[in-house]
Amino acid sequence: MKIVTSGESHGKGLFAILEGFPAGVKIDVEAIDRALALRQSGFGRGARQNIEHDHAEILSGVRNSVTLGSPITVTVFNRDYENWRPYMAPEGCDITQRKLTKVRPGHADLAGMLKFGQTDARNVLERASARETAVRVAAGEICRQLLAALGVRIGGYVLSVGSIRDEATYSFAQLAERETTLGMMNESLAARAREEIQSCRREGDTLGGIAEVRVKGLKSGFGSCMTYSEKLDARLGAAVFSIQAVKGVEFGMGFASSAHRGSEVHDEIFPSEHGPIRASNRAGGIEGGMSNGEEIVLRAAMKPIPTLMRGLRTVDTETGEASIAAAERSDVCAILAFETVVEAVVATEIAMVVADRLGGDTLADLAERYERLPA
Ligand code: EPS
Repeated sequence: MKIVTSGESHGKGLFAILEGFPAGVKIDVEAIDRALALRQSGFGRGARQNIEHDHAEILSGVRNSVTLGSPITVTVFNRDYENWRPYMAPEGCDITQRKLTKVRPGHADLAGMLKFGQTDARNVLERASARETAVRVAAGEICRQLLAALGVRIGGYVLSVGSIRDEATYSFAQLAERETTLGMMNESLAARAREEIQSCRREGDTLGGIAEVRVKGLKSGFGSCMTYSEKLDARLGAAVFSIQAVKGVEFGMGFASSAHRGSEVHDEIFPSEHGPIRASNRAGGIEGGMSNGEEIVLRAAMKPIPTLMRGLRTVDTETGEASIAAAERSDVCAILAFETVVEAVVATEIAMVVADRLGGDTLADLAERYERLPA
């Protein structure tokens, strides 16, 4: 199974093609739209989200709400394109307007201009924008629905916003009860986080945070210890790092494990009537690059959004002079959007890992092969 996305933030829309997706999976578009709405929400989101009302349009690969086994094309059209058509149309648009040369530190602007030989960062930022994640959520929800048919579920929550961090631990079942205005589990922490976001908004600054995402019900043996690129943490890590603004990914105890002894980190194994079991999951469900049947637990760190209304020091690439970075319309904090995207990207990668290992042209084939696997 493969996925590719296309589209620019102010172009006609965002597009994803899922190739190799099995036939016979019932697709619930309303569930996809609920995830898209969640991605648009969250305290601290920017004005663009008042323009868009994201909806997944499936253009191929599905008939009467059931997948055909042919490539699925899913699209999230941009309402804002009507305002940008004069500047973004594929043909005959005015490229002298909406030019950006006061490049934003932390964004793709300068590195992208150098790489693609551009004199206008607009030709880079349109693709680099976090708007692209809208269609990754749509594709990820389709993959989530495939995984649900196998009994594999994905959940998550916002663990921290800026320096406000939730140190509690939660069961997978509790994740469904999370506070949604920021995706945190603890309302008093969410209230403090909202205050911090308001303070950033007043000062023209931005904020990031950490999302924790879990995979429950994935059997052992997915990924591989034999080929480093097929290690499950390598594949999930690469997938999550491909999301805009990600600066760190960890599994289980993650970085904290480096400060402890092995006897405090590794999950001892005990005999039981159901075979070997573990009394802890500090490995986060992956050992030796393979799922071990425990919940996969990963955390992703989102850097503060690089578009600051206060502007950071930069260079105007048109003059070579010192300047203050452009203040494109943006968010103050998009941590709930980020958590929604991480869940969708994890669902996509896990679906690809499962399909790659088991094959199967239909859901029935895949489910039958999955059922036969050891726990
Ligand atoms: C976003 C859409 C963008 C930004 C933001 C998130 O829309 P616009 O550029 O028209 O405001 O608001 O993207 C960024 C902050 C960024 O740096 O890429 C979205 O839909 O998530």
